[in-house]
Amino acid sequence: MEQDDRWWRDAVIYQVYPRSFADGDGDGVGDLAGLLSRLPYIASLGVDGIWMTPFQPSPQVDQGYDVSDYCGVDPLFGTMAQFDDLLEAAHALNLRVILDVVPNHCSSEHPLFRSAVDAGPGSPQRTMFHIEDGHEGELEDEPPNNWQSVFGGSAWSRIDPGSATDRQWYLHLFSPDQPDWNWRNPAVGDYFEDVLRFWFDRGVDGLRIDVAHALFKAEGLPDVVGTNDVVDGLRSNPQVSDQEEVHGVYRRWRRVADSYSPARVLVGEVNLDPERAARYTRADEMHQAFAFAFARLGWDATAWAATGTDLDAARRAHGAPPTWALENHDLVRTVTRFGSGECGVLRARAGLLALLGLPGGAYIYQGQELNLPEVDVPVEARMDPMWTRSGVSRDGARVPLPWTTAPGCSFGFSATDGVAPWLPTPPDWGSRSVETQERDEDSILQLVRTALTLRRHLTKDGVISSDDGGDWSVHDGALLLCERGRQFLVAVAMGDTPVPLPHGHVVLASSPLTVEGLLPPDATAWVLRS
Ligand code: TEU
Repeated sequence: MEQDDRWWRDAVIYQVYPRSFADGDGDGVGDLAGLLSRLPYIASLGVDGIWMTPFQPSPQVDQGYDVSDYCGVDPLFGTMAQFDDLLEAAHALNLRVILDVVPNHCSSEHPLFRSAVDAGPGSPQRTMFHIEDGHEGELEDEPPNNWQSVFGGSAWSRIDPGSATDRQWYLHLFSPDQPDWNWRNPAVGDYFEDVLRFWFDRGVDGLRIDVAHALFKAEGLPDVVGTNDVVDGLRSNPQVSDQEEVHGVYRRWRRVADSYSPARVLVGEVNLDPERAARYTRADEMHQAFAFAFARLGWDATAWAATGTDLDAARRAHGAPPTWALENHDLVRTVTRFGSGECGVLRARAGLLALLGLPGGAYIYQGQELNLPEVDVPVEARMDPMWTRSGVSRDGARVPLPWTTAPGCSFGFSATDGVAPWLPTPPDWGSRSVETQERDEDSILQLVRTALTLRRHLTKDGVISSDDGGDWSVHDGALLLCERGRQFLVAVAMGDTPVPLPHGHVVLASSPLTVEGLLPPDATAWVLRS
């Protein structure tokens, strides 16, 4: 592993959703053994590392984002010894390993929440969480305030709905199985510093911080005034989103991360607009914050240029390069989001090639390199708690990966035949599998490999650099350009007709260029200028 503390600035990281990646023990759920066996595949893509979503002990109500033990491995996924082996094997392949930490909430089965429940009203244990008296109503008590849960309904539940003596409520910005920690209690900060050190001491290279902008709630927990619908996560609730005090958490975490050699890295799920999100990446806070404003976009040249320009302005103001992503386990797959039929396929491919050419770090979500579409998971098979509470299902982006053309073992996902995967795989999944795409030199899988090899060479030759900015523009309403440095640009044709490319040499394109100098619709080109 290179000892370079700036490696993250232009790193490409592959997001692994372990339960859907590879099932090593044949129980239908992906696990650490499966991931270990497939690490060489990830390395073959040419990425710099992996981010693993939670595999810690959990009742799995929110697929692991309801953590009951921050410093363990859920037996569903394997053992701590297997994790250590995985870390060693990843490092041997020159892959960094970033884990998810979920500091906004835990599982209602977490021992500290259980002891808060048991200790009763007025106890110090209850101050670890937001546990409050309700308002007295005519028929029954009402919750302490009007906040809504991201997963639907009130963000408050009674600690013990049947009790006449314990009439307190607890806050859960997500499901009732996920009580929010009270970050105004310093003991919570101390607890999480120990969690960070536990994983950093084991050798993990960084942490992705879940719902990073929402840990602190406004003093006194005031009502939301005006519109109180939860639109697109928590951004619409100013009482929980982006409270100034939260920055103190990341300054403390940065000091912890910097005390290791090599320094560990922090990447935040900061679902805010570019200017606000970039404040989390000031020099003494996190290293990266996902560019959510970009991840939310459709196929629209003007919108890409406007957001790209905002992100570049935020970079100039705060110093850290943007961190690009178009997919993750919460978002609709780009093949489906960018259009229907063949045009969605071409656009997702073009979108991924564009992403890998932009200045800054980039994250690829497992299956994005196969151009997997969103799956319409049968209603009875949906597992997402958001589905039952608000009618939105994120399951369609979480279907197990197809490795082979063999339907028996869920297309190579499970080590054994005849096991039902935790989410059903569609019948045509084999045609999109790694095996199929390995044999096709024009597949998106091969395009990703070529792009990442080229990206490395261009960086080594000094053509592109992690210090580059991006100069965004739209031409004729359809050609999007992002010029980085003086020698390199990314061009994306986002209209209905072919568009003339700027002068230069096309070093890679997502579709064949049949007419010289023209970029066909729904295609991306990387252009070198002499
Ligand atoms: O997501 C935070 C979050 O706000 C999302 O729930 C998002 O608003 C939603 O998916 C709508 O697209 C993180 C995790 O990535 C997600 O999987 C968890 O469910 C959530 O936190 C709670 O831990």
